[in-house]
Amino acid sequence: MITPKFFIEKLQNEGVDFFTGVPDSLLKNVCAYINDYIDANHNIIAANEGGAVALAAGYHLATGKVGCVFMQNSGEGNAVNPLTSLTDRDVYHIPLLLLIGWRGRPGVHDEPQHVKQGKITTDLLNVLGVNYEVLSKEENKAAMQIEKAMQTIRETGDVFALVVEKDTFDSYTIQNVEPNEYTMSREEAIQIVASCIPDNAIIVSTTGMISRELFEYRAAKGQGHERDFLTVGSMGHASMIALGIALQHPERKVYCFDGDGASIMHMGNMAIIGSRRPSNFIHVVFNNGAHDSVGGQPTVGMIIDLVEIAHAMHYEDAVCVWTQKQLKNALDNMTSNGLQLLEIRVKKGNRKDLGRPTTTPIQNKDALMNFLKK
Ligand SMILES: Cc1ncc(C[n+]2csc(CCOP(=O)(O)OP(=O)(O)O)c2C)c(N)n1
Repeated sequence: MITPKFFIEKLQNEGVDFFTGVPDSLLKNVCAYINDYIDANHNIIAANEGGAVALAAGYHLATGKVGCVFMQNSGEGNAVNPLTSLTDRDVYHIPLLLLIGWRGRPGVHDEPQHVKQGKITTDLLNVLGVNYEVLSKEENKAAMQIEKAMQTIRETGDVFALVVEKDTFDSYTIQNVEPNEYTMSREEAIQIVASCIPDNAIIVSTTGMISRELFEYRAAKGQGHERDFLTVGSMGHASMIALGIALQHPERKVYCFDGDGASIMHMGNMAIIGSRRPSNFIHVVFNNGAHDSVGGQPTVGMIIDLVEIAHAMHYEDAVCVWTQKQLKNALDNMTSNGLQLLEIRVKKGNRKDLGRPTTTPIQNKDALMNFLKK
């Protein structure tokens, strides 16, 4: 395995001193090292991977240097547009080094949302004309690959990608993170909200632990899963799925269980939701200020004001709560109609023995569609 220290220092020796991206579980240890050792002006977690590519492009324009953009392969989709219309040699020809975590690599078991992206990860790079190497797990070979990548970038001015398999980086525990001041866990908050909603209501939950905790809540209660759409992939899009359902089913309440990282990733969705103002839509954001599901790297969730944002986006009502009592009161007051945002500030972390959905995405979809017909 490669130690994150070795990897980052090797990149620095090759002149790479700017890091941006969206964290990934396979890159967790290297993201943690960047968080701890790279100063804040050279280490920026972006809202989404496309934004990260653009930020590193801006860094190049300003300095002539090559930035490193880290992402899970799920983020390749978000990055395609700036890779084709900004950095590509047919347009502005801006060099970058991509570091891509390869979830769902064929032959390695992974969750359903990673299967398709895993199959096309390197093909997509080929289509984009991005040179790549699958990073070796041995430090001396990895060092040679980094040298080759940087030499290619210097010679061609093109984007180059290092693709990272599972278990490439040695462990490193993030040190430099502020624990937030909140005491309620996300799982407790999910349980409280799920237990207070009408029987015919729908929940569209976001990717990561939120959907897993909701699934386990239903299982523990002996309830079916037909009322919940567990958006296992498509980070940041749960609220638009919920809008699509809410507009066609005004007789039902539709709840979106969002994360701070996910809602920030595609925050423009809130503007569209606010413009339609569906009176049956309740947007619940479980805000822990972190990309908790992939290692707890910070988001800007605690330094923005989601309640003000929701008001500005024409939500009818918006509240922020952080105790169980406040949460229960807020839910009691939500019986009235109107587009609402409920921000719940929660502590970081999850139960170690948390399971994963045992139903397939297609079973989930079919059950929900049948439930909506009733
Ligand atoms: C496009 C995309 N980029 C990155 C990921 C990897 N990823 C999965 S969950 C997650 C963090 C989600 O954070 P948040 O929405 O705040 O929820 P939390 O895990 O903190 O509950 C990330 C970055 C992904 N699934 N898709």
